[in-house]
Amino acid sequence: MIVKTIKDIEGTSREVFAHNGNWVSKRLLLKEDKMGFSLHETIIKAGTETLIWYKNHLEAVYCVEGEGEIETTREGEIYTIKPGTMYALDKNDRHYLRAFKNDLKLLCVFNPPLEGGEVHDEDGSYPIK
Ligand code: 9YT
Repeated sequence: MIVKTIKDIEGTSREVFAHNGNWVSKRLLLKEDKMGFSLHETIIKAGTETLIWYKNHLEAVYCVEGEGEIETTREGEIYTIKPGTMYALDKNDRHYLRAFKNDLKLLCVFNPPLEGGEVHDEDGSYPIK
């Protein structure tokens, strides 16, 4: 049994900050936990836009707080994100992620699991400002 709180993650290597300050992610479960997926709580800072492309991972995201949108770069489709919204990048979809007036609090699951060494550009999320 694995039991953790978000406070257990804070200040450890599992708390990862974007270079550009757009997001901070707390990685509750990683590959080494042997669950077959990783589980993250990610805060996307209000007023930011981030270009993300997870080429090697499938990701599902559930919004707990805040409002924003995603825009796919291929089709230009825009989807509103608010508490209760889930989106799944089932085609490794390259997209912009935007947070509006308040921080977005997102729960994210990755298959295959992140190993924990992936930070910033290496994890497929490319800052554009
Ligand atoms: C919203 C989103 O894609 N979050 C992913 C997790 C975060 N970028 C991380 O842990 O690296």
